Amino acid sequence: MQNNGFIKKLRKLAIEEGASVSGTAYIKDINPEFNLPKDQISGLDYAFSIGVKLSDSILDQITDHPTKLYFHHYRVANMFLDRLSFKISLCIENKGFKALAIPASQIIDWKKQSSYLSHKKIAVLSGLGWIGRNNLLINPEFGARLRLATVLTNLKLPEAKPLDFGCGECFACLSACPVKAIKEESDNFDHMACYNKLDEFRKNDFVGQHICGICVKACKGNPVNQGL
Ligand code: B12
Ligand code: SF4
Ligand code: SF4
Repeated sequence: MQNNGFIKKLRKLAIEEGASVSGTAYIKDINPEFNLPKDQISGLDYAFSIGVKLSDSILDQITDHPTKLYFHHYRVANMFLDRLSFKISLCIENKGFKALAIPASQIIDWKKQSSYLSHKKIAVLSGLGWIGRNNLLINPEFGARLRLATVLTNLKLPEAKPLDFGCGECFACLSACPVKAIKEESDNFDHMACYNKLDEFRKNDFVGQHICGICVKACKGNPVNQGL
């Protein structure tokens, strides 16, 4: 593959700058799902996916509602990811290619509660993990304790193989969820029950934002998948 050395350099940069994981994917097949003007993403057929691990000390303080410390951490992690994806996009542009950094967490359609694209789906295609029973991207090493971001580009990047892993016999997050939104079959995740609980958290003014953190804390990955 052309630009092999440059791509290696980009991945090294991501990790040196503090990303916990990075991966690449061919995403042309899913770009009709993106909430971005078609002419602006024409040719941006590859994605660079990054994830940063959240702090165990902060997550471990969460019991039955999000804490103010978690809220701050959530914002810092988003800012960190946005700065890093900006840096990666600049490196790609400096090399003469196009790059578009997608914000870690910006809702653009409030009715549909959606953003430009799904970081989780791109992370799955980039081989970073699978969609778990808790509806989150689960990485074998870090579980759900990862926040994600994406850079779209026309630089031809290697196509990763999605991981052949899953939750298996782990059900740790099911009993943790206060509204039982998480089911045995990940397809049956109850989005409305989860959203209503996050709305309650927001209104009760624990943090003033739709966040929770309980099923993020509950999932440390699946030890079976790590060969432990
Ligand atoms: C809006 C939003 C919300 C909304 C509702 C989201 C929704 N529509 O479902 C609310 C406020 C409720 C919410 C809640 C939470 N969120 Co939120 N949210 C977002 C945001 C900003 C946009 C999501 C979006 O556009 N969804 C649209 C739908 C269509 O996409 P999707 O939900 O990602 O679903 C796709 C995948 O699941 C995929 N998929 C499902 N199964 C499979 C299987 C395979 C094989 C493949 C390939 C794909 C696939 O297909 C779906 C459709 O395309 C994203 C950031 C982003 N841009 O991705 C963060 C994001 C999804 N949220 C995140 C988190 C952590 C949370 C919370 C834990 C809150 C918190 N921080 O404490 C809860 C978790 C609830 C849960 N268990 O799912 C993280 C997830 C990280 C991870 N490890 O997975 C994200 C990625 C933010 C980030 N930068 O890391 N969120
Ligand atoms: S974010 Fe909270 S309410 Fe939603 S599924 Fe996870 S634990 Fe349940
Ligand atoms: S806690 Fe277990 S069941 Fe839940 S998402 Fe993580 S690995 Fe899957």
